[in-house]
Amino acid sequence: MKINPPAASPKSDTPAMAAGRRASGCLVPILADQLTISLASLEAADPATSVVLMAEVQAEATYIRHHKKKIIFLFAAMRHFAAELREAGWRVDYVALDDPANTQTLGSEAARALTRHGLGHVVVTHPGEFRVLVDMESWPDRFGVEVDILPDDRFLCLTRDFNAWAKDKKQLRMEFFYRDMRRQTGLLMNGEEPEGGQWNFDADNRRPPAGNLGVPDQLRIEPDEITRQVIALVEERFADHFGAAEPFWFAVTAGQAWTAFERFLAESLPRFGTYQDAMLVGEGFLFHAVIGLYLNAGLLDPLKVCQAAEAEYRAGRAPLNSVEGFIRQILGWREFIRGTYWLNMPGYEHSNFLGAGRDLPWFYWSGETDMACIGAVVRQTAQEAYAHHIQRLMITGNFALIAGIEPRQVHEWYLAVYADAYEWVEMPNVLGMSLFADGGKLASKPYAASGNYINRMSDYCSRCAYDVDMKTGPSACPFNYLYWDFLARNREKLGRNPRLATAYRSYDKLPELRRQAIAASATVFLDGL
Ligand code: FAD
Ligand code: DLZ
Ligand code: SF4
Repeated sequence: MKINPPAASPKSDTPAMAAGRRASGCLVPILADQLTISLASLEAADPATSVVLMAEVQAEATYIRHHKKKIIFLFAAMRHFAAELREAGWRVDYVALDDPANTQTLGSEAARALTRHGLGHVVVTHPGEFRVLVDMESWPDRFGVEVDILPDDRFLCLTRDFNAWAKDKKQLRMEFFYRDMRRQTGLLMNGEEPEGGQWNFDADNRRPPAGNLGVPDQLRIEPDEITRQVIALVEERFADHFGAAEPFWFAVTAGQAWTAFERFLAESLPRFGTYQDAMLVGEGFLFHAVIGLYLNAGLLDPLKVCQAAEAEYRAGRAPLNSVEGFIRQILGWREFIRGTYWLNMPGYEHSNFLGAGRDLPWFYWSGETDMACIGAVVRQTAQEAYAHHIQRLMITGNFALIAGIEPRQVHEWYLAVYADAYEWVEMPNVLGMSLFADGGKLASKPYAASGNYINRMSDYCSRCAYDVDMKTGPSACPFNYLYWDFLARNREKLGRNPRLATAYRSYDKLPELRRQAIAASATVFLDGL
């Protein structure tokens, strides 16, 4: 038995589709992050003769011990999507977690369903994680069936197009990819020119928080009976996983997710850009969209989301710096990150350019630390399975980078704790952007910063046991001396990076006594972790 090679267009990838027909008599497994009615595999299969398989399995919930809210979100959204598929005329075989016959892995559930329904052909959409792809590629031999793995055309740049773009380029940089994507989609374009005469308005997007910002509330969806059953199941079966199960207020259908997104468009998008990098205690969401979990599970379509944001700008309801900034995250970063993942897998997961080897401190799970910034982000993460980009990058990520925490452990933490985390998006963000563990494949320099940056962009430091103005000693903000110590420790690997030249020059100008005090403070702190 064989895996059919992909054809030129995703919608013509099965032999039947290439001949203008839908494939008949197939099993169509739908994974938890494939909850899209126009999914390639659903469009490729004949609903009259095919069976959709959806399975809640222990192996996927525990290979990384996901946050309770993430599991609730996925199982509840899966159950609602199964109902939607049935209404649309599909025959859906849904295996619940507590079904006594459930064998608790995706592969063995596919095998059981093939036998149960007497089918010999699987049509599936490309999964978002390499290990799942490897498993699916073994199905022809293991189960004696034909398997078509169709490209996931919910992304705006197909993997093969990204690979073609990346080919022969010495360095891959998001900015150039993003410009090509703007031209290709026509988003925020004025003929051949970028709207507003500039591709990127990031310089306008770094305002610190000041005064009462009047942050809008999130739309909180009341769980229905289906979701309440899932909450009870997860509370019972995954009681020892990280995070709070309730209150649970995420959208679990495409319709609800769109309503939540419309609330963002009306209430937050106008200030999204300006305060994109700001952080405030008790305001975890600020003006962010909180849609990563919906986009990644397939409940929202990235192109429609970008078009709706552009319409706000064209109607004069949102400024260009906000709308461009928002579209860049989705059209630029999200697609670029995914391309980077598949371009570098397998192997990317072992990245450790800086040779960092310290264990992840326990306070990443408990939030119990005197560092107010980390405590606030970890507690918010435990409560909401959410932190915004700068919290992930410049607080927990920055600390892990400058403290030299082992990349694999940091990656596993991020994959577990955020409701929007899947390997394709989490891994390059963590290993590439945050930890520089890939040696610069994704980012041109490490995002290392001292307490000064955190103090400028947040209100954390005014509530901290450490003093952000002190540079060394037991009362000094640990980010201050760890920042310099990180540069000193990694000079061999980073010393020639042109974007760090100013930082190294500043370090070299420090008096010798000061450099000794930095090293001593860092040693004491890191030994105490
Ligand atoms: P907004 O700030 O409102 O942005 C809108 C959308 O843009 C997001 O929903 C997301 O789809 C997209 N986006 C923005 N930045 C990125 C980015 N760097 N990569 C990919 N998409 C982006 N994003 C995930 O979806 N899953 C992850 O597991 C994840 N892990 C991260 C780990 C680290 C260390 C860092 C620095 C970033 C990570 N991100 C991840 C990117 C980003 O932080 C989240 O997408 C964002 O915080 C989600 O919240 P939001 O929907 O409110 O986003
Ligand atoms: C993350 C997750 C969880 C918690 N549970 C399931 C599940 O029970 N069934 C399923 O099909 N997928 C689950 N997933 C998502 C997978 O682990 C994996 O991340 C994606 O399917 C990759 O595309
Ligand atoms: Fe974080 Fe340092 Fe500020 Fe404390 S003083 S909140 S440790 S940056």
